[in-house]
Amino acid sequence: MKVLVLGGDGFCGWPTALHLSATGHDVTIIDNLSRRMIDIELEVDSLTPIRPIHERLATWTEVSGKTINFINLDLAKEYDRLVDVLLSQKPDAVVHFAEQRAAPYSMRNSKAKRYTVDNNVSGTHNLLAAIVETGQDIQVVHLGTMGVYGYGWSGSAPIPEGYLTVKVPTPDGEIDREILHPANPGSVYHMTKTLDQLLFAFYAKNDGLRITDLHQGIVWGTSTPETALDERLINRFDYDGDYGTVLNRFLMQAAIGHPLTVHGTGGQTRAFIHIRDTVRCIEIALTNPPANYEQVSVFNQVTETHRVIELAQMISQLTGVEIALLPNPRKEAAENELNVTRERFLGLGLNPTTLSEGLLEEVRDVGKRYADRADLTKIVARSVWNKGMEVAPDLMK
Ligand code: NAD
Ligand code: USQ
Repeated sequence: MKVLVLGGDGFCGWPTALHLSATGHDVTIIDNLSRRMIDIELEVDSLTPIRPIHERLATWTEVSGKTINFINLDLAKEYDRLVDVLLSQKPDAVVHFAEQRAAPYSMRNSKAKRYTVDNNVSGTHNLLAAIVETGQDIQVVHLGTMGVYGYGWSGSAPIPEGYLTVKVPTPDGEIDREILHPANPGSVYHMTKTLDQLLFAFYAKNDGLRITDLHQGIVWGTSTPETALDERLINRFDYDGDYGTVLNRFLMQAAIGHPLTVHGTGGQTRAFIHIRDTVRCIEIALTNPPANYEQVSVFNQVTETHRVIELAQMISQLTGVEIALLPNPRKEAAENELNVTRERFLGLGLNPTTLSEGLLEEVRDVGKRYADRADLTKIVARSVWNKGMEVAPDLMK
C-alpha cells in the first residue's frame, strides 16, 4: 500500500512510518517540523537525542534497505502544494498525525490557542478538500483522542466506540437514532479534535470519503522494534510540563529521583496505550477501511485505564521515589470514572502490551540512560487553564 504519513517526524508518526515501511508499505512522510520549532520556542528538548529527519531516513535505509521519502509541507497553509503531492504520489491511504497535540500548550495564551485551532482545523480540512479536489479514492486514518468524550459526563456508563444510540421523542412515539457521542472537550487542543469529527462526518456523507477516526488514549513508552534497531532511529520522549504526558513524565521523574508530579488528588482516570500498540493499531486500521459513503469508522485506541494516583503509587513502589500532590493547573474533574469500550481492535487481533510489562524497562533504558539531558526547571507544569490558577514551585534545585 502507498501511504503518506502526515506528522511522520513526531512521537507517534515516526515509529508508525518505520513500522509501515518494515511491513512492506511504500511510505512518504509529510511534516513541517513544527514540533521541533516548538521545542526551540519552549527552550526544551526531547529527553532522547532525536536526530535530524534526513539522518533518521538515511539510517533507516542503511539498517533496513528500505526507503522512506520526506516532503516538508505545512498541511494547514500550503493547500496547493498538498493537492500537487496527492496528484503526483497517488497514495492509497493517508495517516494523519499532523496536529498540535499538547493540551497545556494549547492553553498557554491566546497566541497558542489560535495557533492550535488554525493549525489543526485548517490542516484537517485542507486534507479532506484536497482529496475531493483530486478525485482520488484515498483512505484517511486520523489520530483523534479519548478526550473528545470528556471525563465523567456519563458516570460509569461504558463509552461506546464513537456512536451513541439515543431515544428521540416524536409526536408518534420514540425513535432510536445513532449519533456521534456528545463532545465534551477539556482544552482548546481537545476541542480541535471534536471539530475534526464534524469535518469527517460531513466529508464521509457528502463525498463518500473513507475515513477512520482513532480515539486514542495517552501514549506511553518510547521504543518499538524498529526504533530500537539503531540509536539514530530513537523516538522522541517529551517530559516537560507542556508536552510530556503523565505516565512518561512519571517514569522519567522516577529515573532522576524527582517527586512524582500528581495534579490535585490524582483521582483523574485516563486511558493508556503503549507506543508499540499504537503502531499496530494504525496498521490494523489501514487494512480494515470503511466503504465509500459508510459513516466514519471510530475505534477507541486504548488498552488500559488507570487513575493518575494509582500510576504514581505503582511507580513509587517500583522505584522508591516519593509522590508530590501539587495544585492542579488544569480545569478538570478532580475524580472521574472511565469505562471504555474497546472491542474493535481486540476483535481484529490486537494483543496489548500491559503496563506491568514495560514500566521498568522505560525507567532503566530511557529515563536513567538519558537523565543527564533533563532540564529540571522544565518539569513542573506552568500552563494554567484560567488566569489566577496556582502553579507549583520547582521541586528540585
Ligand atoms: P507530535 O507533536 O510528536 O507529532 C506531530 C507531528 O505533526 C510533528 O512532527 C509536527 O511537526 C507535525 N505537524 C504539526 N502540524 C503540522 C502541519 N500543519 N503540517 C505538517 N506537519 C505538522 O505528536 P504525537 O504525540 O506524535 O501525536 C500525533 C497525533 O496523535 C496527534 O494528532 C495527537 O492528537 C494524537 N494523539 C497523541 C497522543 C499522545 O499521547 N502522544 C494520544 C492521543 C492522540
Ligand atoms: N497529570 C498529572 N501530572 C502530570 C501530568 C499530567 O497529574 O505531571 C494529569 C493531568 O492533570 C490529567 C492527566 O494527568 O488529568 C492526563 O494528562 P496528560 O498530559 O498525560 O494527557 P492529556 O493532556 O489528556 O493529553 C495527552 C496527549 C494528547 C492526547 C491525550 C489523550 O498530549 O495529544 O489526545 O493525551 S486523552 O487524554 O485520552 O484524551
